[in-house]
Amino acid sequence: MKLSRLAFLAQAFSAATVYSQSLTRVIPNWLISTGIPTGIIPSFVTRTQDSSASPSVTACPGNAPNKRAVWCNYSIDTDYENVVPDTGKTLEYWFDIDEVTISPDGFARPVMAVNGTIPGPTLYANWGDYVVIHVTSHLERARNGSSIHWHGMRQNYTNQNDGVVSVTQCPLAPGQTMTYRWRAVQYGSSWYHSHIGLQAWEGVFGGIVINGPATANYDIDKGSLFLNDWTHATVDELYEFQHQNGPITLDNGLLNGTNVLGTGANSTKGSRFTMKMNQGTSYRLRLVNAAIDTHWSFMIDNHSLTVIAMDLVPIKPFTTDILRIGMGQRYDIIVEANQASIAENFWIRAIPGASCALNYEATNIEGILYYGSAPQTPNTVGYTLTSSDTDCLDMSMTDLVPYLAKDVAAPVWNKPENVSLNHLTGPFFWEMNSTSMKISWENPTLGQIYNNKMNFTASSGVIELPFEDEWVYLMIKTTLPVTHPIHLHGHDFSILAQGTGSYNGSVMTNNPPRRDTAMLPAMGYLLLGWQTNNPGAWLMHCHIGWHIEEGFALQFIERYDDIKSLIDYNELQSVCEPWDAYDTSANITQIDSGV
Ligand SMILES: [Cu+2]
Repeated sequence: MKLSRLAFLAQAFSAATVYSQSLTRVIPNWLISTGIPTGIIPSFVTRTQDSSASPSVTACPGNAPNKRAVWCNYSIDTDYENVVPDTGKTLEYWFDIDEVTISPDGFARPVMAVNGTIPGPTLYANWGDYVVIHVTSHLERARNGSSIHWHGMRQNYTNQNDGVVSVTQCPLAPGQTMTYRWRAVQYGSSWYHSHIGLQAWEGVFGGIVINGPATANYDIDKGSLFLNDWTHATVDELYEFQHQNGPITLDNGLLNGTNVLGTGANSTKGSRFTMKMNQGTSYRLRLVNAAIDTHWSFMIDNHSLTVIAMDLVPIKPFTTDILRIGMGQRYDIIVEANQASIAENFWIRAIPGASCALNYEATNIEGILYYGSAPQTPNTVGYTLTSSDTDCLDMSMTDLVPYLAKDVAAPVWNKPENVSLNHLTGPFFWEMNSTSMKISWENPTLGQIYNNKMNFTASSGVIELPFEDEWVYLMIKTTLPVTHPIHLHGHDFSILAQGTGSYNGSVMTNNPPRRDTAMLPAMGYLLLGWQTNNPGAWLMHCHIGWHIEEGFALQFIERYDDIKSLIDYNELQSVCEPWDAYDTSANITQIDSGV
């Protein structure tokens, strides 16, 4: 059923209970950055998983530790692509994007953050709830535009709330507020992040937890567990060097925004992530890879991981000792705390993929799982990495079986795209569809569509998909020895083929893995398919921060004729007009891809 924007708003606000969850700004005045930091200040965001996981949204009664498949009158067997619970609830959040100085690993640096913390506050909702988020930018000093993208959220007929500058909105000017509205039509784990320049990796991100049923039972939900790489210079400062010279070595990594710097006697700075578990209890962790350029292998010494969801898609549970997670991906895992007889403390390890990530602290991005009353330094030994781990590959397609089986039909549109790198005449530019994206902040695609523009420049990276509810296939290939996490907005895609070397022509159509981010292997191929059931301008891009800046992106204009009626032009202009004025007065120059 088509749902116009007006109908959506009417549905969202008529008779809906508005829960006011004012996330008041928590930035102490003394932490507001007034210049380049000169010394080490204590981090105020050091915390454990326990304190960040206090859902403010009550789960459906009946979704008990031994009945996680149940969800009110629905269940894990409900086809969420066609049925969404009518909760009658709208949750309202207030996000403030600020410049602050913090020291997540003991080294103080200026960052940008949502409500003053890294990660920002977790956005909780129940499956079927409407969510309204008022985002205000306070980036006057940095003179940055801003936006928030709700990664993985389908934005079903709500494309304008996708938060991508140059595509669905203009940048939000400092001092301005923009309100995003969408419905949680799926459930599981995701995250939100800025979608302009490298701002997400300056710290503008946080978790999204949509409560719903699950494919396996567990006792306690520990909430989001973010895996980040980290630098001591800002990523904006590093971009020019990276752009001219290629990959740089990162300084450190963070687990939920905290880690130490240096090992042994040198590890006097920062603090480790710690997580208390009780023997005999099972815990759900929601892993998110929010790194700018690191593929992680995640493990907990002596413990096995039961994987129950990939991105926002529940899967048939499988167990593994090592879980590989690419940038932008999420995995929900259950950890059985059953090793107290072996030791009281175990290392939790996030290990950068050796062939695709450089990090000075590669063997020190670790937290502590402890059974005792307080964490101690563990002396446990990690699992042995395989070549798939060091080569930054996805988990095996045969392990990633969606619980709700969906087969894939033959396509009406089927196109190959080669990924290449253009740096013959200076800085690096990534190309896909034989073009490197370059679109402008002040002229978003949705505004152009509203004004009936039909022709787009080559560097807009536009691919038109005029088909209604048909399957389209996209083959992405590369001959270069670099892996890329490919992310599509507005859809879960099906992974029809994925591998290294030459493609043998096979297409997996029988319930293939379904998710929103998948790895293109080095010197390999990735065949994706999705159905054109969501009109809008949807970005597809590499989730390596440097690469999207260097133009590695396409935009699909899905069902052009159905988009205009979904656009609230006044709302679009309410962000664009202040941006235009700010852009002119502050004399802003855009040097990147625009997304
Ligand atoms: Cu890339």
